[in-house]
Amino acid sequence: MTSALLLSAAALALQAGADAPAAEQQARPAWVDVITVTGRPVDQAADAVIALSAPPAEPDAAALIARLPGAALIDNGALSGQVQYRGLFGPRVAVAINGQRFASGGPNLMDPPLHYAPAPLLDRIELTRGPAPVSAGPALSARANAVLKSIDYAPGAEPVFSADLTSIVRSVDESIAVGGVAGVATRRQRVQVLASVEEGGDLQTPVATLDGTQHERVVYGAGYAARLTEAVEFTLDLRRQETGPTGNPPFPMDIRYFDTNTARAGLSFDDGGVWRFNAALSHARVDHAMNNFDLRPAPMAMSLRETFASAETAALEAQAERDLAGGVLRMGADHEASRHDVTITNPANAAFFVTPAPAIEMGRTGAFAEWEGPRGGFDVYAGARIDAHEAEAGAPRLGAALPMGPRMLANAFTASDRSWNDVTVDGLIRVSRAVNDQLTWRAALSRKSRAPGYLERFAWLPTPASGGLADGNTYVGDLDLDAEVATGLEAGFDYATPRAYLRPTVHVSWIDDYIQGTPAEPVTPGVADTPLEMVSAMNGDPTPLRFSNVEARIYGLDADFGFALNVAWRIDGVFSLARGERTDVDDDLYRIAPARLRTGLTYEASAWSATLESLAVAEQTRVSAENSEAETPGYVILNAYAQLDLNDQLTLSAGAENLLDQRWRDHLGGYNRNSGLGVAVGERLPGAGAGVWARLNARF
Ligand SMILES: [Cu+2]
Repeated sequence: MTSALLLSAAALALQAGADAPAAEQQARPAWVDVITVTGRPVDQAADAVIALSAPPAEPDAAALIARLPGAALIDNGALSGQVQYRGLFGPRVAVAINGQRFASGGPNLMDPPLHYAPAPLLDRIELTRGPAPVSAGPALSARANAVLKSIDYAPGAEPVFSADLTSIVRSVDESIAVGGVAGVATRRQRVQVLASVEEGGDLQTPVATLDGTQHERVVYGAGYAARLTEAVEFTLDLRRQETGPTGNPPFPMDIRYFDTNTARAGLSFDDGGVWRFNAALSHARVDHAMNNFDLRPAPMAMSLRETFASAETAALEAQAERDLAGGVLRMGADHEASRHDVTITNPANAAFFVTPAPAIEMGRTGAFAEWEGPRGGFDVYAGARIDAHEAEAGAPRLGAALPMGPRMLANAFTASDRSWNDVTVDGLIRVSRAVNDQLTWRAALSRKSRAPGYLERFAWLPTPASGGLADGNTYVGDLDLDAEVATGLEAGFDYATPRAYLRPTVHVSWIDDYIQGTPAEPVTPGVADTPLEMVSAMNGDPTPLRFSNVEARIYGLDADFGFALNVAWRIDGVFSLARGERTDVDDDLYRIAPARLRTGLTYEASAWSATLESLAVAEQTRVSAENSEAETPGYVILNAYAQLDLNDQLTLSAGAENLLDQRWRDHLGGYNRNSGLGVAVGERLPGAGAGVWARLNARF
């Protein structure tokens, strides 16, 4: 589709769009933030949640979550976005797809969890406000859950066909995305198929068109659910995702492919008696290849690299729930086992291969209990969990072409104790008190933990693989690493009247044994006098970092707010600020989103709405010296979008992004490592230029 056509669609939509009034804001549950993608209420039966239709902007679902208070996008490529929440990101935020969590296949998290939530299939993303409840598993920070579209049971025995399809076009990366879900249901059974196809070209920015930033993703799957009896429900969901060549300029390589299969079966039991049960069994397998020559200028033959990686996760979880003491008691147990393998090769030399993460096996077994309900004028949540972790690595394999240095490191690793286990304990208490219809106070106290990942523990060869830190350093692991433990405190209030709302939260968290890179050889850093430093120098960084336990503190303030100017006009806004500091040395934490304020001015009619939005981002001068992090200037970008309900089945949205074609560089965007990109290597990556987009959603 041409830009002119898109523009006329945008103009058309600007005159016409629909949304829920700001007053419904107060009906949002106190501890979960929800953005809906298509503008439908999340809970139609209760009609309790604001139908907020977000502009799709980037193909990555992590960009959508970044619209919520406290959240930000770590942009490592068009389909490699991680969620940052209050300064924590990567595996520190618990992200699930339809409730299923599984290990990423890429050692640099080229496939973070939301890689598996393509826009045409996405119904909504839920994000807890503050730390995840203990039932969500161990997590240092919040829980995000991407809920994909699905077909509901029908009211009667007669089979009913339904479908929900979305297509999106965007000019700035010449991308198109089409997909949806369709199925047949009765009162007892439902069967559905889902599919989506996405393809995009090089991203246009005011600085340059970024060569090699294309993306390609296909997903297909099927689901079945049956109410076997009045009390028992069975569900089965299968999906396959094939990601094609996709650019990752902040990494030394780009995605060649991800082939990922996920399966999840669930069983629930509720006969109206005292206890309700549910259980789920899930499996995921990811196969991945990335290289440094398909989407960027190929280096000399001896430096050609292609890395193959795979991950497999199996998980079993079971929960029992009952009413107790005026509230709900939930108890559960879960077990998760994952396997990782990474092999670096040189396609021009069969004798060159090495396994920097050899035959890794990780296991976790946990149990939890939580109670939620009213107590003495307060709404209370209290939960605790305990997890036993184990991890083990195999012995590295090296091809004949590998030189002496890596062999020495591999021998030392093989001779060491490569198994580890530990126990972590998490707890969370939240209380809230409604003072009146308009004002609710809330506070939370948490102790949350995270066991180290496989690279943090077992990376024996200094490589840039770091779970997506993209700071240009090479990293090695530490076999003796301890789990991170965060002690958090937060307080805030939710104020809402029919005319206005304001929901601020202040938070602080002290993190013991926070894991980050520190000089791997601290005695004479920068002097390549150890095998580790010599090998690292050959891999492009003479000063490797080792994942280490340090001490950190994160604190900040975030809020959303809005008010109606009159019946038709309203203003909504989201403000986020977090500071991250080391408390053991004088340094700041790496890759913390700068302070930012998003405000939208919306005109709302019965069938349509239009919004003019500004995003103002402050400079970031609090940077990590340890990670050689560069400062970034602030910027303001303007967007406009509109939504029109054509009828009960069709909704058209359209918009223009970066209206003024402003040059901007996201502090979380990483530095360029692709010499053919169009901007200098080492420069912070520029953001998207001016462009238009349109989205059509059809529901039958
Ligand atoms: Cu990769």
